[in-house]
Amino acid sequence: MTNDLGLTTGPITSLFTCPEEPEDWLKYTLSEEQIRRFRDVGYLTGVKLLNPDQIEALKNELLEMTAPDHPGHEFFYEYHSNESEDPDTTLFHALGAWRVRPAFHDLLWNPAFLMPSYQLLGKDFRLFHDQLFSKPARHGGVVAWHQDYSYWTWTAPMEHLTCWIGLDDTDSSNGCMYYVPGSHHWGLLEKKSLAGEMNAIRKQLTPGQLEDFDRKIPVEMKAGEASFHHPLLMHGSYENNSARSRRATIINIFAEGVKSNREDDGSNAPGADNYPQVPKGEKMQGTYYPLLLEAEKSIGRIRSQIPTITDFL
Ligand SMILES: O=C(O)CCC(=O)C(=O)O
Repeated sequence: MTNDLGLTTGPITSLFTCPEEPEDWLKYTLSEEQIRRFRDVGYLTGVKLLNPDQIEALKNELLEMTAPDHPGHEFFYEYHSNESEDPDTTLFHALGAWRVRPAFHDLLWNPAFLMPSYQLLGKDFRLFHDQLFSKPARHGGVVAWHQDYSYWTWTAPMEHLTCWIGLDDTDSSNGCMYYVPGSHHWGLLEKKSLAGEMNAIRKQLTPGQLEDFDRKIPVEMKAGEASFHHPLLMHGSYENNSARSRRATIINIFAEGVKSNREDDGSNAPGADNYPQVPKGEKMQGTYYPLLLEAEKSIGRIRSQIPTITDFL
């Protein structure tokens, strides 16, 4: 029997240090140059988020949670031991780990994640959900090219941000993420099957977008580093045919004030039946969409010293 950790707002372990004074947040800030780069290309890579002990704690909990009968399994919003549509590959994908294990719960209050997120969104924000993606060595499956917001139109307006955190060193040999720089300016495209045909989205791209597409870049990072991306940024990841695993966790957030756009019958939110539901038109909030950062409370007196994306729009 495991308790629902989602009932607790704020850290429950001492794995991450919570700043006490506004000034304690300064060491986690992004530079103006990093924020401008995110604005222009739609992503930022190589932000250090975890130390070796934190990586180890998360990897151990991830291992426990990959056994489908683990205690707490019932709290996951989605759980796919293998989501891959290719019978020769495996892609473990699950959403909701923060309610199941303490290190994943407390990761949400990691200041090294909170501060850059605040700067790149420019607003107070809440947790939408987290995700686990694990590609085993030698037969890890793909995540097809997609834009995150194509799965999230049951929430609006689009004021979302994704933080991807590697638990292994990642490069193109073990199925790292790829980004298409500037694709966040393309507008919203149709949703494709997440673990289906890698290039399905290409069929609906214009010649100009296809040219951009060919400038895709691999996001090669060390374990414990994170990348942040815009909700319309085109991204995906290829197979892991290497001898190393490729494990990652993702935190998806939205700005305070985002509302539910979910039809009562769930018709515009396929696969999202187990997510905590908020009636259409009402603010996304409540125990399971906790407010992760309130700038006035955390950094009040030094707020004007901290650049955010709103300074550069
Ligand atoms: O980890 C992956 O390969 C895919 C992650 C992803 O789609 C995301 O972070 O939005």
